[in-house]
Amino acid sequence: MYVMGGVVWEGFQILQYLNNMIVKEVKMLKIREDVKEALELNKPIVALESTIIAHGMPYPENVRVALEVENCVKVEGCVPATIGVIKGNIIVGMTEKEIEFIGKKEGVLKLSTREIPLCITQKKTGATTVSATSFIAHKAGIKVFATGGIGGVHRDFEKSMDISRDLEELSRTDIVVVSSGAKSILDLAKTIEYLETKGVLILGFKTNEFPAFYTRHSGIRIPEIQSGDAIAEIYKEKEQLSLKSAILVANPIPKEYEIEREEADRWISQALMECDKKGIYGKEVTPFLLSRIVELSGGKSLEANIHLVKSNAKVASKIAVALSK
Ligand code: PSU
Ligand code: MN
Repeated sequence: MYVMGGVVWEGFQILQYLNNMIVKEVKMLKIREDVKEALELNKPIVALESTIIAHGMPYPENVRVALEVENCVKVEGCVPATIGVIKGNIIVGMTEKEIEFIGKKEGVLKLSTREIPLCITQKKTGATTVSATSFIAHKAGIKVFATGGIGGVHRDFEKSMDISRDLEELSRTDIVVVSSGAKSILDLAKTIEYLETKGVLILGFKTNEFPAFYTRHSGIRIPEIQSGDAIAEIYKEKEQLSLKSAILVANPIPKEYEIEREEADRWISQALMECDKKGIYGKEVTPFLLSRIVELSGGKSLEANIHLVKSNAKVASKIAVALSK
């Protein structure tokens, strides 16, 4: 017997209460049938985000790439679950039609975690960022999530105070996120410091350097791990210790698609300058920079982006397979 809030509880009642809470939360999610089944059978699942579709790449490439990335996950024997909010419903595992819808639609909201309830009540369509996708994936019971680049501490942080919600959410969500580091639209060194403060473990996948999205190198050292199995083992240890936080796996862009740092820096500097001049701030900053970089590079950056996301989906799948063993 336990006394809580002046009420006497039996142990089984507490368990029932907790279970009801979890069921209530999961009921808020529209989980695709095959994802549901995979969850029940503990089969490997890889979550994918939708901001990269709606705000990270132009239509129609975005839709084509989203489906190709899903296919990379399937080829590795996992179930892909693209996450987003469609007309007020939280979707875990979008259908092809839903991916086409969110990729084509004008005015799709960009959702970090705080905007999810707003989007639901207004029955709007919103694309989930790394923060919102991690949050929803974790609620559904998915342990691995693949993306392109995460948000972080912006270069002019002293002035703007712009630090992505992604970092905070990673600090309190048990999930493995695979990315190619972060674009140098951000201050990478400060981003990594912040992740350390927040207790997010960063692991380099076959690299001992934090990758800078288009380039494999940043000069910032991180621990190197050789396999999905090894990452799964670390994740399980973390679970055992009830250490609440994400593991950020940094998977560098494949060598053959890497872009010279000087070239990428030129696009980035130009885009940053224009962003400042136009007075763009807040959540509009990242989407503006992403689309401007695609334009300035004449599509070259998009090509690199596509290949690194696919590579991340494959690595994430290997980790998901290892975790489901
Ligand atoms: N960086 C990229 N590509 C992206 C994003 C960031 O190279 O698509 C997206 C991700 O969804 C990420 C979000 O979670 O932007 C971060 O936005 P902000 O900087 O406003 O927190
Ligand atoms: Mn921001």
